[in-house]
Amino acid sequence: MYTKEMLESIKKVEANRVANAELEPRRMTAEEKETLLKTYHPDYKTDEFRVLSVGPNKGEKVPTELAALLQGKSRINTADIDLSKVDYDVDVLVIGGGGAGSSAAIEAHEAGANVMIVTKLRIGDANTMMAEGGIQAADKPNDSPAIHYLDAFGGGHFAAKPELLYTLVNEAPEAIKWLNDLGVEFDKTEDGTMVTTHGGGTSRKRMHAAKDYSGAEIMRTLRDEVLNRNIPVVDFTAAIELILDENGNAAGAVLLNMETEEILIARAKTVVIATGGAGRMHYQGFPTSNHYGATADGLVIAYRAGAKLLYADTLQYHPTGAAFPEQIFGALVTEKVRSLGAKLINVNGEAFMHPLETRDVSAASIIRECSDRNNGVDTGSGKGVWLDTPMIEMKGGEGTIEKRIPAMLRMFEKYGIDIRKEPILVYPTLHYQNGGLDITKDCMTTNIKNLFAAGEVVGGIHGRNRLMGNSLLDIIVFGRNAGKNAAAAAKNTTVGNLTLNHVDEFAKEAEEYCSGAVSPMLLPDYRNK
Ligand code: MEZ
Repeated sequence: MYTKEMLESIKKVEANRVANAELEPRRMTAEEKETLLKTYHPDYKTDEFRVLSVGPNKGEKVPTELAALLQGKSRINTADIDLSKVDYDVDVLVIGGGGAGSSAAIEAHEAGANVMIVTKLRIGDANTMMAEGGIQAADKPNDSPAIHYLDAFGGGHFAAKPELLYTLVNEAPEAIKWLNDLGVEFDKTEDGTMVTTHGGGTSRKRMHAAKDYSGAEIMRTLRDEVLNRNIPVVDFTAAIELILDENGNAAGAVLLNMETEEILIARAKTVVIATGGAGRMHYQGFPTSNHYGATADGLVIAYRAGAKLLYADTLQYHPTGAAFPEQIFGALVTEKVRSLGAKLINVNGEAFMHPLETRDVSAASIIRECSDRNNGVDTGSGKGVWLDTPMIEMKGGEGTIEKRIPAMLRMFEKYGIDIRKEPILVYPTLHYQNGGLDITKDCMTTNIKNLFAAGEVVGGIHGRNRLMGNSLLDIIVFGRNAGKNAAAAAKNTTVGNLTLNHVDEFAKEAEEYCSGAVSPMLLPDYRNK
């Protein structure tokens, strides 16, 4: 399966393995990082962005593909929609069935609200399910939320909204306890102590994991909890526009049954948007580690209703997407592989960087190695660098890979690659949107009352770059808070007359800039690709 060039390069990797394993590549200086990012990170490619001409972020740049959707055409003709015929009438409407949406629904239910989840696929079809390496929380004696804060604030280029990051790190230990009590099977030692590891940019070992199925295990537990509580879940049903009331407050959503194409109306006292990320937008042609439904829908419908975005111009490219074989191109190779000791090695067998730099720096460094430095390995469909997985067992002993990262072992085993014996090829993959809806610390959007948001659809928690394991954490912390606060707000809310005027007003303003793209996208279209 390997080409001659790959086999020759593997020989060099093997010849240097012992020396590379012992080597501690130096960390880059702040100046080196800045130059690297500006030259190689995709966020800095100015011609890949477009300035918005309409809406609350008018004058700001976003990825070209996102601009087309934000200024796109609605899926509905408002004149055809009868808002007096309400199909679902609830206190709290949660849009999205991933980790944040499920956590919100559980807490809203706990608070006594009549809550319903709508999701365009099935509950659990979400990026939460795809997260592998772990969830951060400072709950060990040598750690503290303050240290967690400093790591994340620096890693995010000091751009995080302080009050959001403060909430994230301070409520992290309780989030882990909540998940543990619900039944998440975290990795523990025999005496019950949680096993924790480093991630890129962490100064303490605070990554709690369930092998390398952490997100799947968390999602399994949350889904069980939603179903056990009999919280209604309307699946295969997408929210395609938000409904406001005459006072401009969020008051429900226009829904599309993805199977029958029937249009349905949900009225709600409060709405929680938890629609997740945008990897399936394939910004700049990158492959993605994201689930099939990650198409920025929440950003589009909220923007059209008037919600403000924060940092929508910054994306996360996970340094280690699978670059070979082609069948798994872009699939996530968890950062935990590097936490456990594997190093990044170029075509000549050289360890070219510290394996646990922050993600933006690591991705840019790999891109540089594969471009200007010409030290990448030809994969047949592009370039990649080696991630020398056999180093893990040199460091941790035989059986470490099977025990700690069995999903990785299996993913490559299917293609005849034994990661215990052979290195694997990786290249950055589109993984996470750092930006999203601007929220207050109570999870309400900053400019639409009764519209709450949680999870990847939110911007500003992590600043301009997120550390590993802080996303599984934010979906729990902010998902729960959004659910509690939406339930509380619903108690004091009387919904006024429903309206979709904002959809028409936005369309009028956007007319001359509209690319013709119909949005939200809902599902990626791979035909003819
Ligand atoms: O936080 C993440 O994105 C994560 C845990 C990914 C990973 O590398 O496993």
